[in-house]
Amino acid sequence: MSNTGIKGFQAATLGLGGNIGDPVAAMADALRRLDQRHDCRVTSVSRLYRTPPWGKTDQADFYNACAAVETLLEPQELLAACLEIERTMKRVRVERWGPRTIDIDILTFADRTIDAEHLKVPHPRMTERAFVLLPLADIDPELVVKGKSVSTWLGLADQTGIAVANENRAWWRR
Ligand code: A4P
Ligand code: MG
Repeated sequence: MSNTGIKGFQAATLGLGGNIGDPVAAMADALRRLDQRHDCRVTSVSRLYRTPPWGKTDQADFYNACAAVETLLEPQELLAACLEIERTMKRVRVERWGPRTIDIDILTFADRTIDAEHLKVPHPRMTERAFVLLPLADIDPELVVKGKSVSTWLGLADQTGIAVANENRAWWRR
């Protein structure tokens, strides 16, 4: 990093998921919207996965994917940008862990740990969820989160029922 005091791009990872409407179109749209910002670029996207619902299980299967971004935004600003995209896509926010058109979680941000009221990084539940770890391992299996690599966490997670829905990693591009 330079010594001018001007901050450069920082690396973050995002988890995307949805299970109502057309979640794949919504996730692709969200990634393109992020990539179009001057202060955020999408550098890598995982394969697309179809995953059984975690938590509240009496709902439709989800689609999940992860993305790596480089951003000039601070973590809170990146969260605001993601929430704005969610809102724009008319997410129906009714019940916790319930159906949603699109959910964007910040999984990691550089090597930072954040414990603010509205932002916890690394995402508190990511290391136990194969629907996060499988796509994240496509992008960066050696990334260390809470003391273990993503591939190590993945080996400890239950992958039952998860299937690759699209192995073309350009699935989100037009
Ligand atoms: N927030 C705090 N930390 C973060 C972070 N790292 N990234 C706050 C994003 N947001 C963060 O989010 C509520 C608030 O969390 C945000 O406004 C932000 O200030 P929310 O998305 O409304 O809450 P939620 O998603 O209903 O709850 P929660 O616990 O965040 O749910 P998750 O963890 O997002 O899980 N099953 C499958 N197979 N695939 C899925 O994608 N997703 C969920 C939701 C449940 N089951 C699933 C899936
Ligand atoms: Mg969430």
